[in-house]
Amino acid sequence: MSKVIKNGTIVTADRTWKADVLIKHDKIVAIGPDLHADHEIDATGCYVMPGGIDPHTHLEMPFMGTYSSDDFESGTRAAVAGGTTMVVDFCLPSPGQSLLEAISMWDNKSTRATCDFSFHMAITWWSEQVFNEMAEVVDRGITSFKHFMAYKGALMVDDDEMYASFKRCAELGALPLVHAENGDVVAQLQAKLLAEGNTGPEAHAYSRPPEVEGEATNRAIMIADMVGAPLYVVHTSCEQAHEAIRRARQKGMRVYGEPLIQHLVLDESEYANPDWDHAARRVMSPPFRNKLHQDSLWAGLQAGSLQVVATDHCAFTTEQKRFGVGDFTKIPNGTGGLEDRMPLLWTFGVNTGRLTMNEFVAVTSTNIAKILNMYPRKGAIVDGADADIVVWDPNAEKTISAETQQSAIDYNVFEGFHVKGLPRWVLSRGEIVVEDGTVKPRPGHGEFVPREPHAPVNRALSKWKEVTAPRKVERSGIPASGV
Ligand code: DUC
Ligand code: ZN
Ligand code: ZN
Ligand code: ZN
Repeated sequence: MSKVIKNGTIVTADRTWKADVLIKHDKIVAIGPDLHADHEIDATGCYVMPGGIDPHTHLEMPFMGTYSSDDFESGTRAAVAGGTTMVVDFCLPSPGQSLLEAISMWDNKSTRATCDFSFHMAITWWSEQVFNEMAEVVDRGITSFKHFMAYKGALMVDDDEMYASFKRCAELGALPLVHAENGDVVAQLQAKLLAEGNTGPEAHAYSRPPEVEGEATNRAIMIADMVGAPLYVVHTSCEQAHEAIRRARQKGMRVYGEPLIQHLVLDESEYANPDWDHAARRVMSPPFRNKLHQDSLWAGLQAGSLQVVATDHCAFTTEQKRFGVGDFTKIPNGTGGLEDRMPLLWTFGVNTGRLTMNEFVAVTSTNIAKILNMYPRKGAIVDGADADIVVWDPNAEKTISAETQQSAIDYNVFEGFHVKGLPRWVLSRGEIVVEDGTVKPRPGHGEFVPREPHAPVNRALSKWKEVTAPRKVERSGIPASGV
């Protein structure tokens, strides 16, 4: 079955031009003037762009004693509703669990995805088993490894473990990722704030100041440089972290930074709201920052020192957030954003003149497809690419509201934001999943996208070496990481 998207203006990361796009089954097969097919989509007045890729989601993730409330079915429905046609989720072994077993769990979770997906593997503990399994993980097409420098006593890896794992990544041609916050200092600040009677959600932000992020970002960059690994810093939220990334790139290091749409448009005043639920719903790590940090992130996207806009989509209901009444450290960390990332970035980026349309495509899709080594199958409008396409109506408007969202939570942190620029049609590997603005979920259509290593693999160099202070991890048998 063939389809053609007619009369639109194609916008990619490189250029903008008028042409039709012909699709056969799941692929783009021709681009040019006056193409015809059985099924025609009229894109008059619209932009035809590569579907968005959100490289940072946590769907149905065991975290802080519960599970994030969007699973792959509702999460990918929300994604396509907002023009995102691929998510990269974090496969999260509980400390002590085999990485391969964790992959099986994530394979099972993801069977009802509407759009394509891939995984990053989190390194939540360190041992000879983990070291060995990392090679197998790469063979299975998961070529990026996440390290939490925060969440002490739970997911956090120490520097010796991070050094060893980054070194292993370099040998496997894989990309290390970091959640960069100094978890030891955060734990100190949390204890101090609680002891002083600061138990509310506003204290969450005080416990994670920009300095803890700047320090950890610098540290991770230096360690990556020492082992010759590239580095991807997730949820870069402040100038201190951005500065570290900028400086490293100027020195020729391959370091990438990923601001979230939340940090670009929401600021720390959200935590001063006297309504406990309002503030708690916005508790995420890193927390929202002030306007100066926001300006820094926007400037980084403009200058190219920051490359990707993601969401860290990790949704919790109000009921789940209330686990933290009386103790802010127990509020599940995370906010949604999958459905709103592209319309918000268009509204506050393209419509304001901060980003060109081509830059919009670069930071929502193409850059990450290249960084994660799946370009041009994803992130491109070229012959042979997957037909993951968004037909974008720059004149469509709406007011964001929980009432109309796809996400499985009872609120939206962007409630009341007015956006102009929305997907009109969305195709996931050639299947229409948004038709004239209406979501047509296709649970089970989405497939796992395996990725090749980024660099030559040199396993001969690899040898297990115990780090100085191996952590004793007992296998708990409880999948919820207990954190
Ligand atoms: N930050 C969050 O807010 N949620 C999930 C994990 C994280 O690092
Ligand atoms: Zn025709
Ligand atoms: Zn994180
Ligand atoms: Zn995350």
